[in-house]
Amino acid sequence: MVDHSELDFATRAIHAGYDAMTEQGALTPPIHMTSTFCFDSVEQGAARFTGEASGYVYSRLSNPTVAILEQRLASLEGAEAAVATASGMGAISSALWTLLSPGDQVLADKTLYGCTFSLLEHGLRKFGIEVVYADFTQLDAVAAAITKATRVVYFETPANPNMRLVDIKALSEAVRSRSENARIIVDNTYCTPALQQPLALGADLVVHSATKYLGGHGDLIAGVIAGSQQDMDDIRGFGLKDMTGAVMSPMTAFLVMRGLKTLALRMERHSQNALTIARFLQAHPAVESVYYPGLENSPDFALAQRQMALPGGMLAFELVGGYSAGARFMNRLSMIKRAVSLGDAETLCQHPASMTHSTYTEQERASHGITDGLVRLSVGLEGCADIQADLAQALD
Ligand code: 7XF
Repeated sequence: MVDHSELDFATRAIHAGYDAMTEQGALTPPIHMTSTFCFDSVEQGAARFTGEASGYVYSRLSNPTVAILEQRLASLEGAEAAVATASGMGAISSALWTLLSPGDQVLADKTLYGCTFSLLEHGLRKFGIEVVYADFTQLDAVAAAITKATRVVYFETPANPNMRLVDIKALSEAVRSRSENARIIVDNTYCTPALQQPLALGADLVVHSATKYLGGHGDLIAGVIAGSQQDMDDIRGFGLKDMTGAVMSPMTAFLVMRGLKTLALRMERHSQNALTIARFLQAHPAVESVYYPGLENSPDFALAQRQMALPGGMLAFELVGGYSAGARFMNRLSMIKRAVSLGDAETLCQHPASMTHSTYTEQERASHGITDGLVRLSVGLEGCADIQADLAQALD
């Protein structure tokens, strides 16, 4: 097979991990819809179970179609290996349940996607894991919160839903100087490896909701974990195989690979449209504030320039008049869809406090920086003038 490691990102998103000549010349990887794999002999089966012989056994462990996607994603994230999962939550829970034991501590940023917060707050705590939050934009606060028990340091950047950025390199250095045991995990869903490479900046693992930009077409639920070969072997062999069973279907792997072929192109257009829309919103008198790291007056602008190739397709804003103004605005949208999820071709608008972040109590939202008036927009791939016109008529 061609060595893809030196090729451009866009090339690897199309070719990495697959040699058509191993599949009768098929240009696109075949979908191996099989639960199990046959053995030549009882001895061969036994050797595959012990790991002495390579080869497929059962699709909860690995599958040829899913394996191509995993190699492709590892290449894109600059990781030794990757594990594909049934959903983003399947990725996060499989990783955390593998890496953590009762008595360990997870240190997490104060702004997290609602179900990730719920997994930590209700899922992990229930099994005796200590969960501590800090404001990850304050490195002193992170350093002060690390103890001997800290095993996982977890954050999103940009954070869902309020777009706060965390400096991955500076944070990784601060964590390393205080702990040899902690794994730094970054949820890279908002950026994808096309815009941000957390492992090159010092993180140990990356997790994704591949439901979003990686799939890119709003037609599947999927997740990914990427990191060292050892961590991926442990997560595949324990967290995924025995604990969550959140395995990706070969059909889904095929669809994610189809999405990846245009990832680099799509992320450029998402970013270009989002910057235009952010500038439009910022200049509109009905808009109180806009959160988008590509705006020159954003407090995160300099960090975004260092850490992100482009500022991405997600933004959030608050209207003058708070929640009631935001609800009126959302109900008047016409072409733009009222829906959760993000990263699709369609522009999607949602209200975090009552939707994606309703797993937080009102008090928790207040202390975690998720205001009731916040509106979130996933800027799609439609003609930018049409997106802007729909926003304008709803605001007016
Ligand atoms: O299990 P999923 O594939 O839905 O992924 C979970 C997930 C993990 N990390 C981030 C940063 C996410 O945004 C998500 C899913 N978020 C959607 C959203 O914020 O709209 C879920 C709709 S409730």
